[in-house]
Amino acid sequence: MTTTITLVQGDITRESVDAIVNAANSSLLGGGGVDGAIHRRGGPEILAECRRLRASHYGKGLPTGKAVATTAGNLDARWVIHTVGPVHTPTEDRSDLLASCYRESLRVADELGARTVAFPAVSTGAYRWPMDDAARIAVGTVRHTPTAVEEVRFVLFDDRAYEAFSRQLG
Ligand code: AR6
Repeated sequence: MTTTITLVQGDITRESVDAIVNAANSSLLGGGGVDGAIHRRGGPEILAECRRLRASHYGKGLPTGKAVATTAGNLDARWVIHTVGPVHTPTEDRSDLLASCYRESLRVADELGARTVAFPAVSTGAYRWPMDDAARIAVGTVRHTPTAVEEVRFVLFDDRAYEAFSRQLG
């Protein structure tokens, strides 16, 4: 089975897919950026399930590079897959943790049976990962991860992100 990679410019909360990936933080309790947008549009069911995860399996929070699914609430999707990207720092190479976000999200998607998955550019906002490098890691990891997901759709918020991902696909 081959996975098709597609690019869209826009707001990920407007996408219709089986699973929407959230660039969350370890608390799973919300934040700004994509995370804020997903909880706003998805409604309180998502946060309620995140709180239950914190009360059960993830008492210390979701570790960086891991992924976990919840309901998608009012979004046009069946699931939200929350993943925690690494904060970028010039003093330590955390690339494998960023790659892990994509691998782990696809693994969770496979467990769920999701066939279409939308990803934001994880870590490129508040976590300051340089866009070109983030795009290289995102596209390279998806290309090299065996999965039954048929379409991986990168949903890029602005021109700069869209162009960086286009260059990697080109
Ligand atoms: N749809 C698609 N992409 C978006 C959207 C949207 N609605 N909104 C922002 N982006 P960020 P991070 C882009 O900061 O860097 C949160 O507070 C944005 O332009 O959302 O992984 C969490 O709770 C950027 O390119 O995530 C964490 O604390 C990309 O999404 C922290 O931020 C990622 O930006 C995670 O930081």
